[in-house]
Amino acid sequence: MNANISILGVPMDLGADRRGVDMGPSAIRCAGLEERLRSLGYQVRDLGDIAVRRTHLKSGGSEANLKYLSEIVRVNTRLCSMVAGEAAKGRFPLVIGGDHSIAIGTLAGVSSAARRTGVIWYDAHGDVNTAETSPSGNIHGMSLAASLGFGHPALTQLGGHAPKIRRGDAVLIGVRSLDPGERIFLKEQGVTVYTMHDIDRIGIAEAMEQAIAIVSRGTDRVHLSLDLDGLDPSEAPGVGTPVPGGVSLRESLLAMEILSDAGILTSAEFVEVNPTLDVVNRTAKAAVELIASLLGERII
Ligand code: B3U
Ligand code: MN
Ligand code: MN
Repeated sequence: MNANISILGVPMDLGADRRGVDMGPSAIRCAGLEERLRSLGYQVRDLGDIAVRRTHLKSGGSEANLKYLSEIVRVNTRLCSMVAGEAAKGRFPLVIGGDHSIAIGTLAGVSSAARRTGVIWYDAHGDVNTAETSPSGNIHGMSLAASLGFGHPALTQLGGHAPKIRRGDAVLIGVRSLDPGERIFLKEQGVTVYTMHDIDRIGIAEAMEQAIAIVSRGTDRVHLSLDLDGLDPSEAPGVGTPVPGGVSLRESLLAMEILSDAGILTSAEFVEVNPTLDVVNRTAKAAVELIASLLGERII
């Protein structure tokens, strides 16, 4: 694993329905992220937070069903260039959110200098809506679709290249809530999905091994985009759209260890921690535990 980590906070909540996820980066830092990474021997630089403007411009005429599009594009464009800059310096970008709309900027950044980027999308949801299929107009439910080249051009073309990810280089893990249009999209595009049904049947270890084989084949970068709502809400209650029946913290720690052992990961992001819905910072603490396992912490 790369010895140099750059932490980037994105206090974004405009892509989600529930306010408060903008405090996620702060909560994850409070849970001891930087010290934990230092104790693992990493050289860590915390680049602070990207400024997000409070805006009342929910939509703009032709941008119907894309809430806060212009500010989300502005912040993600900034995130894209910062992530690309850190990656170009040979550092490992670790992005902390914020709602999942920030994956658009992160993936734009890491893929900008890559030949091919693989992504593991760990989430209760598919995040493959477009303005046409979204029941909410919330852009955090559209970020994987945008990265695969589907949706509004301001999102798909962000950073100047599209798509960021080929449909065969993305794998979803932990899925248990899809909108009708998302189900059609995933089937039509042939994206590999490990639902909770699959995880219960084959186990998280096998699901991760298979996912790793898919995202690393032919790619030169691999990104983990982990939405804390992928975990079961009993262990990660501080999320805006909890869905029962999720991956346990124990299984998720194993998933991170397996991904770490594969030695393929070049960037990661942890999103959707909402401290206003949390129980004594439990979800941010879970995020830090997952990050430590992902970056090599072991019991012995
Ligand atoms: N699929 C729904 C709900 C949702 C997506 N991502 C989250 N919630 N966190 C939507 O609004 O697109
Ligand atoms: Mn998500
Ligand atoms: Mn989700």
